[in-house]
Amino acid sequence: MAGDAPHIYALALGSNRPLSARRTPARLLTEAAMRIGAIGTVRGIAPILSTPPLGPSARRFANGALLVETALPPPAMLAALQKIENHLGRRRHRRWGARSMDIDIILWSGGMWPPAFRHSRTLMIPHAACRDRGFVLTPLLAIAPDWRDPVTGLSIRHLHARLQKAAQRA
Ligand code: A4P
Ligand code: MG
Repeated sequence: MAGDAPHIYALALGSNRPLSARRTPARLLTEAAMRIGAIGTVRGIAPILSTPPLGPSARRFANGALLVETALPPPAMLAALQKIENHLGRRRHRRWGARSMDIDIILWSGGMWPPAFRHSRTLMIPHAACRDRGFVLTPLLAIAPDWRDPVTGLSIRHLHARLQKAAQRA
């Protein structure tokens, strides 16, 4: 059945709020990966990085990335990931506030979502800010260096090198 065709998703994970002394941001990323394994087959896990916060949050982040194969189409995938965020203590109050779990869909094997350049605030793939963020591109480089961004046509490897060059010039 066409609806069962597997898709591949590249996900970015971030956390900078522990839920307890034991459930640190890095540990919460591992818990998220286990839960994501229940909605699809995990095909790649990037090493977890500790990164300085971009934006107003004071605490450092643990950041990671996963490749997941699943039959879920993008809206159902987003809903499933938001459920996992909620299970892992996510509260949505302030944009860019400290969060125990943020899971963003960066790329999927179907190209752009919604198709044909329509705009959607609910779900845009590729994720709008992914090309400018080292904490997204560095983990992805470890698991999907040759995956091409359908908007620019550039690979993750290329986008990462471009961002590094821009950071050196700044
Ligand atoms: N949404 C639209 N497209 C997508 C997508 N591709 N994936 C919508 C996931 N969600 C998508 O997201 C707000 C809404 O975006 C969702 O309800 C969904 O319908 P959110 O996760 O609820 O809110 P947010 O996380 O505050 O916004 P956003 O844009 O995800 O924030 P960012 O851009 O992820 O930034 N510094 C470091 N070092 N590491 C980090 O991980 N993260 C942020 C958050 C800031 N600074 C950081 C880090
Ligand atoms: Mg998010």
